[in-house]
Amino acid sequence: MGLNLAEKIISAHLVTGKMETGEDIAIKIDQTLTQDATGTMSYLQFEAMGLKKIKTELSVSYVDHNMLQSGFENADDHRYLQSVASKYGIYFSRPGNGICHQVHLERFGIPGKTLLGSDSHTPTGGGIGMMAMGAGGLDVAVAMGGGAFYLKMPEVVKIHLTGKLKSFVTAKDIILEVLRILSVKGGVGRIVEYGGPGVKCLSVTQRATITNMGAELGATCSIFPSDENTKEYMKLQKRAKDYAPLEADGDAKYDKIVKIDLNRLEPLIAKPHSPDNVIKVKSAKKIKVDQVCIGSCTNSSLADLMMVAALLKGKKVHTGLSCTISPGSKQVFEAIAENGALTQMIAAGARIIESGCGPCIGMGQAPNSGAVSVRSFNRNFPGRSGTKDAQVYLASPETCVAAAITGFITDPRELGRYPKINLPKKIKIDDSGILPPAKTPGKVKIQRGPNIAPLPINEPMPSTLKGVVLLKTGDNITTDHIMPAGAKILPLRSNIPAIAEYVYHFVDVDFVGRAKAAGGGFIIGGDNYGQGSSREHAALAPMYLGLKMVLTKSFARIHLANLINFGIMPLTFANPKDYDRVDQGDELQLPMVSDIIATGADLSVKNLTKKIDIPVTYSLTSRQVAIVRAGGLLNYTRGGGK
Ligand code: MIC
Ligand code: SF4
Repeated sequence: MGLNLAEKIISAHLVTGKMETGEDIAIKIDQTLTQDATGTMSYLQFEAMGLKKIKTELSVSYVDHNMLQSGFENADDHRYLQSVASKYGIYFSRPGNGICHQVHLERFGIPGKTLLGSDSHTPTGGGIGMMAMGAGGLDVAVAMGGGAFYLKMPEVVKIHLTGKLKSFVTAKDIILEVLRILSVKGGVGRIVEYGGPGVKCLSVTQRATITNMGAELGATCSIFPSDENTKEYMKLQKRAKDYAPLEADGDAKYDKIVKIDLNRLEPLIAKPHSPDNVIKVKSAKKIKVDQVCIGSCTNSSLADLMMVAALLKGKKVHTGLSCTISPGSKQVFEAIAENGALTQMIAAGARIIESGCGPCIGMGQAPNSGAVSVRSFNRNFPGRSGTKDAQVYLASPETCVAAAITGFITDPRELGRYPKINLPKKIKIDDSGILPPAKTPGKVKIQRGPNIAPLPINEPMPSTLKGVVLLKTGDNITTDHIMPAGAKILPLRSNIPAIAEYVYHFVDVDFVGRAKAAGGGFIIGGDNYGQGSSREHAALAPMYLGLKMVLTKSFARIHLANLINFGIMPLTFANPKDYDRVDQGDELQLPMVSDIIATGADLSVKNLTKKIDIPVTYSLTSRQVAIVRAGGLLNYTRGGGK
C-alpha cells in the first residue's frame, strides 16, 4: 500500500510510535518559527532550559503582531527578541519585514521538512509541501532545544480538486467551501491533504491561502504536493536548490475523501461570527459596508495585491467606508511600489498600512460601533476586530474590492472584466530585514525591559481537587474569548500577572474577580473548546488565576496541549448530556485525582452542590499524565522528564 503526503513526511521524521491513526507518535522538528506576541514567552521558556544554542536546522523569530508602539512595551519586547535571537543562533525578522507565515514561505520553507510555529497559522507552509504545524510557545521552545513534537497520529483527509477556477473565483473560495463542508471542528485530529488534477492550476501562494485557513478547520496541518509550480516559486525566490518534488503515491489511502469541482465554485463569504458560516456572495447583497481590510497571512501575496490594484485602477473607494491594505511582506511591498500597483491603491483612496498583522488581530483599525467589516482575513470571531459589536465577514480580496468600490457586499463578478495580472518573472530579493545570529554569541547581552515579568510556575497537582465552577460556556469558545487580543491587551503578552486581569474580559467582566475571590476553580465548556489561536496565554493566564481543571464536551488540539503544558487537567464528559447536570457556581470535587490518572482508572467528578457523580474521560498519554501531575511541562522537564 502506497503512502500519502502526510505519511511520507511523518515516516521520514518519526522518533517514537507507530504511524497508525490514534497512536501516540513523536516527530523530529527541522524548523521553528515564532512571532512576537507568543515569542517572548517561548524564548523565556527556552532560556529557562539553560541551553547554549538552538538544535534545529533553522529557527526564525519574527516581529509582525505587536507593531503599534503606543507605549514602551512592544518596543521593549522587540529588543528582547532581537537579542535572544542573536545569542542563541536564531534568525531575526525585523518589524516591517512582514508577516511570519508569508516571509517564511518566501525565504525559508522547504518541501518535505517539518516546521513547528508558535502561531496557529503556521500550516501556511503546507502550500510549499511542508508539514507545518501550530503549537504553544513551550512546545516550540522544546523543539528549539532539540526535543521531538508529540501528537496522536491524525487521520488523513483528502480534498480532491478537479476542474479550474473561473474568473473572480479564488483560492479563498476553495477554503471557504471546505469550511462550509467540514465546519470549524471538521479538521480536529486530522491532516488535510490536497490532490487531484485541480491542484496544478493553483500557484504556491494560492495553495498557501488554502493551507493557512486549514487552521480554521481545527486541522493539525494541511499539505499540498510539491510540483512544477513549487519549483517555479522557489526559482523566483532564488532558492531553486531548496526544491524537492513530493507527491502522494497513486494507491495512497485516506480516511475520508471530499471532492470539489472548481468549475462549479462561486464567490463565497463567511458571515459573522465564524469562518464556517459560509454563503454565496450573491445571496448576501444589499448589506451596507463600513470597513474593508485587505491583507493578513491569508491573502497578501504579490498576486493578491496586484489583482486588488488592477481592480481599483481608475476607481475610488466608496465614501461611506474606510479601506485598508497591508502587504504581507517587505518583498511584496517593494514589488508593488516599483510596479505602480501601490500608486493605484493610494489613488483609489485606500489606507496603506505597514507589513504586519495589523487589523487582523485588532492592532489598530478597530471599526466603528456596529460596523460591517469585510476582510480578506481568516477569522471573524466576536470582538477580535477590537470593536465588540462589529460584524466581520471573510472573503477573497476580489470580493473585498467589490465592497470597497460599491459600498455594499457585492458579487465581484459584477465588476466587469476580470483583469489579467502579469506577474513578474523576476523579483527583487533583499534579505536585509532578516538578521543572522551573532558570530560571537558570548558577547551578546540579552535586553530585558520592564514589560517582561518572570514566568509563573504552577505547583504540582494536589491529590484531591476541590472548588467551584467559575464559568460555564457554550460550544466553539475561541482563545479570543478566553484571552482577548487587540491593541490594548496584546502589549501585556510578556507580563502574565498583568494580562491575567483580562481573562474572559469580553465574555464576563467579573470572571477574574470571581476566580481571585475563590482562589481558583474550574471551567465547564461545550464542544471544540479553545479553537483558534495557539496563544498559550489562554492557558497560562487562567493557570495564574488558579484554574485547575477544564471539563468540556471536546477540545481544540492546540489549546488542549497548552492546558496540559501548564498543568491544568483537561477532562471530557463521558456522556455529553451530563453537560446539563453542572452549572456555574456548583461546587465540584475530584477525590484522589492525581493518583487515579496515574493508574489510568475510571474517573468521575462529584458535583457536591447537586449531589451527583458525573463520569468523565481523559485521553492523555502516560507522558501527558506525568506532565499534568507535575504541574506542567517545565516542572516535568526539570524533574528529568523527556
Ligand atoms: C491569531 O491569528 O489569532 C494570532 C494572533 O496570530 C494567534 C497567535 C497569538 O495569539 O499570538 C494564532 O493564530 O496563533
Ligand atoms: Fe497575524 Fe492575523 Fe495571520 Fe494571526 S491570522 S498571524 S494575527 S495575520
